[in-house]
Amino acid sequence: MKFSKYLVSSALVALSSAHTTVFNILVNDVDQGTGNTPGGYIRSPPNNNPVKDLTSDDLTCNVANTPATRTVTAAAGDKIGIQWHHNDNTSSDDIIASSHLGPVLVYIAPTASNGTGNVWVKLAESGYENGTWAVQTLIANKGVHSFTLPSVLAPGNYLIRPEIIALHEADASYAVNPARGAQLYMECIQLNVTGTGATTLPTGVAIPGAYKETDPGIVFNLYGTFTSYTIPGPAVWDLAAGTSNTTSSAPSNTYVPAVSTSAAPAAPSGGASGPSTSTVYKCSSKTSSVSGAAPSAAPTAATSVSGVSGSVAIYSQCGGIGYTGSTGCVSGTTCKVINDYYSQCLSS
Ligand SMILES: [Cu+2]
Repeated sequence: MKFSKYLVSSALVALSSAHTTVFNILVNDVDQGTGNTPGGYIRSPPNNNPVKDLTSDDLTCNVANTPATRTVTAAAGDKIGIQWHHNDNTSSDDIIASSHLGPVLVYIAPTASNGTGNVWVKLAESGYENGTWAVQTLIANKGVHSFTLPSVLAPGNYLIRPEIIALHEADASYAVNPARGAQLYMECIQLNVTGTGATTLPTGVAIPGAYKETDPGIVFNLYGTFTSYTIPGPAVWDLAAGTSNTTSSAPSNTYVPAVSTSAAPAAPSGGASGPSTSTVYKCSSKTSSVSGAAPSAAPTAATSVSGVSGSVAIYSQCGGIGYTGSTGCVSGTTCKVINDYYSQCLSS
């Protein structure tokens, strides 16, 4: 049976890099229980790796777009909280690596569409405002991103598709360099909307299809100078209540993870220096192993540069707690500490 395989891989997720998935949702602040395990209500992938290919069907609801067992009920107008986690559904979980800055979005489509066609309507989005990224706010909110179901929405079964677009390797597009590119995290939550609304969803966008490798919000240099960020995809539906997660009490640009940094966030119990804890985040492709084997050594660039002091490309990782790869940056760049867990080759 399908689920046994799922359980095995699910159990190993904790050993993978500091990516993220949705574990449960809250309706009017009431936890609806774990939704990403067999018997749950989330079409959840077997691990927390991102999708990077913008043309892949995996972008719709991630790699496992098969109906989940249950459906959560909520009324139009209700507040929905999406609970993201890195490793486990505990308050000490670090949610997502603090390097994974980018926007947080929510889409909706009729369940009957299975996500196929021009069916996706954007309900909420948060990007970069007042020097704060939505992901920083998400971490500060312990992984909960909240939005309001439009009060006019007609009853029915819907797929809610929350999404995080992590930009830490998005200076190059995936199409140009598959070793890099924006990392998209998403899945689909089965929701039965009740109430007296009478408005069906307008025509939406196709996913895949809504994002292009040329979108300024997909190829974006997080380490350059910028004052704004353009969230990719369509505008938020004008009848949607919009986001409720932008906050004036957000942490500053120099955000420090809420969790103690005395232990590597990604570390399973058993020490912070063993091979299974070897990286807090080495974000490459979703083909990376989750079995606990050390990820391949250095996230070096796809092309090596000759006659330079090192081989680690600009914007690639060159150090940090648990990092075991090369620390030599290519000529013209220097390994600079971004935080305890991540040093990066930047222009010297
Ligand atoms: Cu990641």
